[in-house]
Amino acid sequence: SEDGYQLWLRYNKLTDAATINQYKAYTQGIVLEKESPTLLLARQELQLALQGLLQTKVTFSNTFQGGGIIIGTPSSSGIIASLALSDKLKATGDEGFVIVQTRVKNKPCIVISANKDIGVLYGTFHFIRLLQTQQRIENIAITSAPAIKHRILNHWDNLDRTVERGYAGFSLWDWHRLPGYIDQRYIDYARANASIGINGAVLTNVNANAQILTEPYLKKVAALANVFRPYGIKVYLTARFSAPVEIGGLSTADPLDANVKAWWKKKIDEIYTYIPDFGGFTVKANSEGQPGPQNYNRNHADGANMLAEALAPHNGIVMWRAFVYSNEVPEDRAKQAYNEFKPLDGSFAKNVLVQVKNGPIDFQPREPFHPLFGAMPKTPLMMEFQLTQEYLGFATHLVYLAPLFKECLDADTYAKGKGSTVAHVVDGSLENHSLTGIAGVANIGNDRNWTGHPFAQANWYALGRLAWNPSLSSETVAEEWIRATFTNNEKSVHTLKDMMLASREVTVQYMTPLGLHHIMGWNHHYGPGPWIKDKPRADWTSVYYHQADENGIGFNRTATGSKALLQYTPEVQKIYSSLENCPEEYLLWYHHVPWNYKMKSGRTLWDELCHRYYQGADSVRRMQQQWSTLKGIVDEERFQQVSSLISIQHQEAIWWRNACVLYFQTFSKKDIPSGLEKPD
Ligand code: GCW
Repeated sequence: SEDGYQLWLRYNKLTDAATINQYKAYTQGIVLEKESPTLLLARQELQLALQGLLQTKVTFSNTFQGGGIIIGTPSSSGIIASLALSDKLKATGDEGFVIVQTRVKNKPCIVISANKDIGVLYGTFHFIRLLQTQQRIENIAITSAPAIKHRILNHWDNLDRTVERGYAGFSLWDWHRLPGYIDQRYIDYARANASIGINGAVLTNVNANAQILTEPYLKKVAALANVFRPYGIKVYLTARFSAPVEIGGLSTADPLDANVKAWWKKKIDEIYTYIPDFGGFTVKANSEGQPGPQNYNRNHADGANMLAEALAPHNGIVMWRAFVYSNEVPEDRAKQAYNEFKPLDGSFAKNVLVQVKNGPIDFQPREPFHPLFGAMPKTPLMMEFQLTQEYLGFATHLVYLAPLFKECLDADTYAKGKGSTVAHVVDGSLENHSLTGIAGVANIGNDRNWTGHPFAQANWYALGRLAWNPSLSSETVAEEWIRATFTNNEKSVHTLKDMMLASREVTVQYMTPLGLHHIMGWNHHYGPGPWIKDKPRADWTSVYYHQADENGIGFNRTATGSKALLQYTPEVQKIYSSLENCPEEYLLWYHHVPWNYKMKSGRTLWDELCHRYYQGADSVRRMQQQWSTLKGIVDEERFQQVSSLISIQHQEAIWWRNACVLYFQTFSKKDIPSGLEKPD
């Protein structure tokens, strides 16, 4: 069935009669005075939604007859121009919108308006969301504009259609049949992104293949860009730093070499002949073996600026990643990005964003926020979250990630005193940057339901909603998604919300409680592997990160250890530096703690660690029970899928628990606390 394919854009008949009647008062017709590709999409979407949700026929008109919904911009609609909306519209910029209930010719109507067509489309999707979630719409007056300018998905998709760390099938991009064949799926993908405000897609893996920059591929990329354009989505590519050598025939890729500069300039000019609104490049350089400016004794700014200079005349941007580490440097990996990038603050060109992962290691179930946030005031820093659950149970475990995103966004860097949150660094308000961005490493593939796990759709959804408005709560986003995706049944909404909101913490408990990190299976990153050692580099082992020994467990990153904590402001250091005060969620991230250490619960560290692992696994059982109450309320197909997945998750939570507890017991040499069943 199509239930999973439809994502949150299901327009099944609403069930509440009073709500339907209220909505019907405004659905006599849709008025669109002047057409454009984007405005036609808005009208079509609105018609689809109204007809589905209300099971009523909706007509179009280009004049106002009385009643209905008027959509457009002041320049495309005489009616909208005549309404006193200009003050409100002024505040909404190029992408925001205003939705009001008003009267035209003394007849009640709803107006969805914006300065630009894309804002009308965003406003339309927002209005539809209100209907899907059964909000009241009388006297509606909404003004909304995105807090972040570039709201982007990063696809780690290879040209052979495999997806690095992708667990939902193969890549959506059918390079072989492009540009001639346009898969309907590209359109559906664009529509889904537009519905949550995502306005950019980096099509290719950051571990880049230079072939994407050759003419045949650029024509294919242009075909995708043509599909995405009316939905407000720009395409971006990853630039392999050694491309001038690999496909350009040059002997060097040194960013300061005149021939190299000229090659990139010509290449970039060529790209714009195919894609006039091409967005720019994401670059992974000098990280995990990728080529970069350091191969030529240049720094990250030299590399980024060379590309930025060639992109600038076309308004393109560079998103230069700060995910760098090297085993040649005898240094705590958590410190390396800061060490390399902080000294470069102020030396990046105006159209460069430095793209920083949320935490200093690598998308772990829990990490502190990255120390670069707040530390590079002169450089726009872009957030990189990971939607694909590389370290969080792939597309098998139910983990709602908004709480993880929010924990990072709401964290206080104290860079300019209290309230200097990561969100305010990223939205540019802290240092007055207008170039801002949030990227999510996509969890999308060609699986029928896009993301493999039906609940993983919520993470895609959350990325879009939080990039538009980082101050939304995880709960609000979950509730919207649940109502649009599954049901408006109040009791079930409550149950689903509870499951989703608990799920991330539950996963932390059965995988990496108390600040543990990077103890998963080797290379594939699925399942427990705290015993991993003897790998090509120390920072690819688990023993490096947990440092368990007979005395205790944890990584001392304070002043007496690796000093990683000293990369943060004194206020932040103060929170974590003492063993006594450090919040327990981060305890083993920052401290090596004796097994007998007394925890807040009164238990010893060893007992507490065991309790957390057991609690995590037990909570999955609870999730299973909660889901079972959805039988008959959600469609049978998704009911069965999720039931099976949660059973696997439960077994694997027990696997994680047993493996970790038994392994760490070889160091603690203590019994499993009484009351907990013995692992086998
Ligand atoms: O999380 C690690 C992954 C790599 C990935 C890298 C990165 C694309 O294990 O697969 O490479 O991060 O973010 O560059």
